[in-house]
Amino acid sequence: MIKSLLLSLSLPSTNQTDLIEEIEEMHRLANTLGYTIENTIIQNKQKIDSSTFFGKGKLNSTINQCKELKYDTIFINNEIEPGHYKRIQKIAGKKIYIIDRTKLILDIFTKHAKTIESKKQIELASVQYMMPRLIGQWTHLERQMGGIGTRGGPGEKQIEIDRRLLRSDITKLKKDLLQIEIQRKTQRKSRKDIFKVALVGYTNAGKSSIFKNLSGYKKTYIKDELFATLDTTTKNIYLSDNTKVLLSDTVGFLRNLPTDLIASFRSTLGEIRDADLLLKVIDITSTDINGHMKTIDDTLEILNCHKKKSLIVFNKIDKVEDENIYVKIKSKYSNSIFISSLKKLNINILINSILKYTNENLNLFSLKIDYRNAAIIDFIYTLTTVMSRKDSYDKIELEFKCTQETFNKIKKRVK
Ligand SMILES: Nc1nc2c(ncn2[C@@H]2O[C@H](COP(=O)(O)OP(=O)(O)OP(=O)(O)O)[C@@H](O)[C@H]2O)c(=O)[nH]1
Ligand SMILES: [Mg+2]
Repeated sequence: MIKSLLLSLSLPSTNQTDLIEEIEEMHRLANTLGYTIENTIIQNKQKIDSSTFFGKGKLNSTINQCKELKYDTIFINNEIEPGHYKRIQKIAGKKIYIIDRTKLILDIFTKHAKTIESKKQIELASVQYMMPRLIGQWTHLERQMGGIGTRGGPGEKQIEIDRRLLRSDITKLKKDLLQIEIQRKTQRKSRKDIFKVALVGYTNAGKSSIFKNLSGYKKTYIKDELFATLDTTTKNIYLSDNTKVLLSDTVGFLRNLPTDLIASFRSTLGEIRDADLLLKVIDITSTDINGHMKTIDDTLEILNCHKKKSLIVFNKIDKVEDENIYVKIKSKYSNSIFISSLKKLNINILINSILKYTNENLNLFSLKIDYRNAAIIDFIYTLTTVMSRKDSYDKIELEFKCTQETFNKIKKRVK
């Protein structure tokens, strides 16, 4: 682990409990990127310094401390504007990297992106972030990766060249992403009639663990770090012998997730927009359950998905040591489900709760189909849940569950 410092500003309007949560989160984010924060410095100020965000004295003493300790990174808890960032980085010089909250999140996403889609999405968000902050030097990650960083020189002319190159990168990335989104849309269209469930929630709440539990998909990536999942995985699963749904695991949320990042991940997050039911997963051991709930709801609102049907799922109940806390949360959130995906506790309750929603709009239909019309049978098996089948010498009689809309579509095909 690389050692580093953390600097944070506290204003009269700052909520101290939130500040502690944020700082705790910065430690975890830094860990995920391979850093330990050895010292956290909080500056109490009446207002933001218009030039350097922090007071110059505090900034200089922190930079000196960093140099003395031979560290090369200062994390900044707050999100700082490009002008502030440039001035702080200039004071820090070339050997100390300033990484604010947004940049830290972007770097984690860059490190974790696996598919072409997520790589392009994060590249777009990173380039958009970097553009107004160019000061002729590049932070550690770009340096390590080579690439665009290698063409960065110190002069203003070089910065202009870099800006121009970045602008054309943005245009190209947007074009590529649009192409991927079109493909995804076509894919989604073919799944239009199947009931769709999406796992959403704060990062590290256990969404992928639940996904693995329900889908049995062995390759599901589960890890005790923030933003382990960056790509949506969707699987067809049977919740009972008769009920099939599409389940999606998605990228986690975090308070104040950069809006550029959410915008870039539009196509990945499309599975949420498409879902009929959202499972809002909450880590019951979190010290900030209300904050996490709010983050989920705020992010869903940005995605315009806040009105969707949803079910709150508290996960990790095996970790709760104090019975009183458990009882308290249970009485406050009485309509929720309490599970442990690790110890497989109450998974059947979760399944039954989802089933209540899937059955809400479904009716039982039956059709006698002529053998000459056999193609329609495959169609019915794909789009509905078949309850029974009787084969006679010239006909097949199927009983199946689906929505009225799907049934109409099937009937149109039956000649
Ligand atoms: N004790 C306990 N740990 C759990 C449980 N569910 C998940 N975990 C652990 O929590 C960590 C995060 O789990 P994930 O399933 O990767 O969480 P996630 O919500 O998908 O996280 P991101 O993809 O990063 O957003 C892992 O170390 C899991 O083993 C649970 O029920 N109990
Ligand atoms: Mg995950």
